[in-house]
Amino acid sequence: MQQVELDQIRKVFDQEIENISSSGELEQLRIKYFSRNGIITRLFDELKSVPVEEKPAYGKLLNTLRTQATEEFNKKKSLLESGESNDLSKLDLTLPGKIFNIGSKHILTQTLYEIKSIFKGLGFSIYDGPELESDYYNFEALNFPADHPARDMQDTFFVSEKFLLRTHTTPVQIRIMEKEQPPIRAIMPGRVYRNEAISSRSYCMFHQVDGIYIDTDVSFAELKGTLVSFAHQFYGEGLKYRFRPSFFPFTEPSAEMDITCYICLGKGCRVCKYSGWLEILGCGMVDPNVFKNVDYDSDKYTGYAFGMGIERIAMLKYGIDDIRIFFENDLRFLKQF
Ligand code: 2NM
Repeated sequence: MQQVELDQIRKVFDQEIENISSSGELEQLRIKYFSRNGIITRLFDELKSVPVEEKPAYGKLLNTLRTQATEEFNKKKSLLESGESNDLSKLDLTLPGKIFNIGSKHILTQTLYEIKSIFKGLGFSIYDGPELESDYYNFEALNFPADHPARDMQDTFFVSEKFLLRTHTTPVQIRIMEKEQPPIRAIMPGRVYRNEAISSRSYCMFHQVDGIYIDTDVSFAELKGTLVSFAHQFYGEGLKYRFRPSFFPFTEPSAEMDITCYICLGKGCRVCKYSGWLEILGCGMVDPNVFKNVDYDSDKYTGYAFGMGIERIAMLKYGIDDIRIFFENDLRFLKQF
């Protein structure tokens, strides 16, 4: 073979590679020139029959041809690959997508939504108020005597002598009663703070929902009817309940509502301290002293009120045994809801 012939092969190769527009065609070209029986491979095989004195020069020409052709081939290959990845028609839209971890509502938020929705259905409006409260709204207006233990630094986070982090959402009721005249039917959810030893049952911050209904002739029977309806909607129709006498400074009479222990169904177990009952909320008829503080005529108006801890309500519903787990943001816990 002569150099002219090698030049001719090179020219055809250049033309062919120039016209290639897909990796399929490029593969055909690779087979034609570089495979076991390819044109360039065969030229090397024929080197054996070249006269000895011509071998070095001819071998050099062949090497140059193969190196340059391989370079061109590789250039074309990467050109096609980068072009094809941008070609939308080559995208496989049936491939499963990437799975992204998206957030979800915290179990306390879900519980609060459910509580709100039940009380909305019973005709209650929803209010909120400040977390930083004055001693007046948190205690004084709610008929707490000056020496009440809750007023102790041990139980309440005081910010100054007069201001504190609210220990319940009940002070919001006073703010509403100051602004509006009965009838009032409202619930107030929010964060509250207690300066207590932290344990599986109590945390320094938790959430509460407080509710009131004030009108002429509101009775204790209506209080029971409303709270039983709430408990049945939240925990299930079949549940048994009871009201026990209790004491709060701002209600008279006062009561606590229990439901059948969901673990032992009333037989008695560790969770219900072998009583068969679980306390879910506190309630009562608004004390006339509270009405006096907001200039309501207690001969004309009566009202009921109640308060519940959202963590407690959720712990009882889902069988959670440590309050601290709500605030640890452990995904193994959060993802269960
Ligand atoms: C509770 C239990 C019993 C309550 C009282 C009032 C107000 F402002 F009307 F006096 N609001 N909420 C109340 C009554 C709260 O929480 C355990």
